[in-house]
Amino acid sequence: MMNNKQLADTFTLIADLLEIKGEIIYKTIAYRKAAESLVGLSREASEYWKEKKLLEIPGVGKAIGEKIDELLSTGKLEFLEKLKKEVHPDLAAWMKVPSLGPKKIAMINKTLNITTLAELEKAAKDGKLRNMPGMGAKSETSILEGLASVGRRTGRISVGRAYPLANEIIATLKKVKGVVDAQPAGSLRRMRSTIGDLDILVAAKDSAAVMDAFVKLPRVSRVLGKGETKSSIEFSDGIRAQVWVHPPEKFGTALQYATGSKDHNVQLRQLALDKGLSLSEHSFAKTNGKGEIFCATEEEVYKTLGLQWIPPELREGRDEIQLAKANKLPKLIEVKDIKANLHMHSTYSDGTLSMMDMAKAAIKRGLKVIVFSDHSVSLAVANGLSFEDHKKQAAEIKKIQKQLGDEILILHASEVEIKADGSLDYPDDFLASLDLVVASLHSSLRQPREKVTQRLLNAVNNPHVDIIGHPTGREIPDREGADLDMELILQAAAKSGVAVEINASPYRLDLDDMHARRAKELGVLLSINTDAHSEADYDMLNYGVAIARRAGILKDDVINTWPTKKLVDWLKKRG
Ligand code: DGT
Ligand code: CA
Ligand code: ZN
Repeated sequence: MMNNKQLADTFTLIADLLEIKGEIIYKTIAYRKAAESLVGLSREASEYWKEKKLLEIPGVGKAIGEKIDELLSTGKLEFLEKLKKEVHPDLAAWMKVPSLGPKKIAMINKTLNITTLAELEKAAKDGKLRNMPGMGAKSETSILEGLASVGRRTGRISVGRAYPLANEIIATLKKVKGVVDAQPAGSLRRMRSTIGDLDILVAAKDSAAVMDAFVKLPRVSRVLGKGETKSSIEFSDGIRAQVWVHPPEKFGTALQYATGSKDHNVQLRQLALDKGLSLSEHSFAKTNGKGEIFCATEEEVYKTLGLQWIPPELREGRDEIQLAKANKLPKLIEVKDIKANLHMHSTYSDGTLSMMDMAKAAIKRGLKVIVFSDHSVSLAVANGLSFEDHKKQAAEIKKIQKQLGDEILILHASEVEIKADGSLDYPDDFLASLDLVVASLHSSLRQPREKVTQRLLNAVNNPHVDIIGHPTGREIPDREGADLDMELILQAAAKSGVAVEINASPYRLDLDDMHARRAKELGVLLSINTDAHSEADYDMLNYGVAIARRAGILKDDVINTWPTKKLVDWLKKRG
């Protein structure tokens, strides 16, 4: 028997599909009202139905009442089944994308014959929407941003939450008898900033013991499926995970398949077919029926297709296969290339460790340069620094520097607020006296696009600002960033020479990979920083580097990799 939520979803679906079909809005209003009323109802509609009192439910008239009756007695609705044949039901999900209305949805669907959000995302990324009536390159960007925000609302989690959980699962599975290897796959291995579900690949001859251990993991609330090669579970917090088990001699094809992305796999399979091979998670089968090729490693999979091995972060079905074919894959930046942390905090503002302890922890991690960029005066919630505090901080930095010698260079900086009126929190002459200035937004993020974009442009064009910190202010998964014209900002940054941050905190990852890719195209300098408030935060660097790798960024594009002298000279020149 359908519950209120299911009934409401059905009526919302009807309204969405009718609008996409081109029906005038007032014809859909009754369905939306009924849906709203049903979710707010304190009793189940089925109880009203049993008492033959459906019409007592607010917002339910004769027509809707008959539909509820049909749904509750048959579990189906003839009207909806017919409607679904006219408008593909997958299109309803598009209505949740903020920048898309029913007319545009219908137009894109008709022109490109696509129905899923994934196809829409791909079309926007490939520039296939910009030439349609009423659309442009900007619409593609806003659709992609809209898709990202839909993702946030549909229960995707930060990669920073998914990874530690996956590592725990992997550690447990590795202890199971007969397990040769276990690795993350799916979006996790591709290091997307948000993860839908966790995919884990295990190499073992026999899968039964692995599957048993998997469904018995702590905090599993539901087993969604348990099979010989694949099982799925849900944890009590709603996070889902699936494990795939393959024998070691097939681990290469299996890992490649499970890593995805779907788009990448589709292209790879086509390439295989062109070579007379049918690629599956098990093997390459010769299409003439004369044998099979097994790959124990991914390198062998790509080599069989005449390709360089492609780093997982690039496997999104963009241009990576073309590049690999031409032996032109970029040599992506790596964590070990990062020598400087140019945005971090101490107990002077809201950090948890003293400057000395932060410095020692940095030395332990091989860093050559750190800056203390504690918050500026108006950010009272984070204990922003007065001029007096800065004087004390400068003196203490001098002292620490002396004690630590040339093991590490410590710079005096500030993360200065870009205030609601667009001005910076300290006057220019003070900014000029600091070694480095990070300018960031923390407040009034919801200003109109033009206003908040202009605030950022002011900072980009201030010659004393060296780095724009976490540019959009987004927080994963809950807070959308400011509504910025990022194209304008990145173009201005390319001109002014300011560096733009990829904040490595897995709850920010800001810039995201899409904007970081654009920044690189425009020749903008980038800066990857952990924004560390504690020692553990230093170890979030890999998430920021992953975003850069997904954006095709190289070592030299990122100022944190530069030799100390080059970095110091750059800072001096900027003033
Ligand atoms: P997610 O979980 O939404 O963050 O994204 P993914 O990429 O982890 O996708 P998921 O979990 O649906 O599937 C895991 C991997 O399995 C995916 O990256 C590639 C592979 N895969 C799933 N479905 C298909 C398919 O229909 N065709 C191909 N070629 N591969 C698929
Ligand atoms: Ca997944
Ligand atoms: Zn900060």
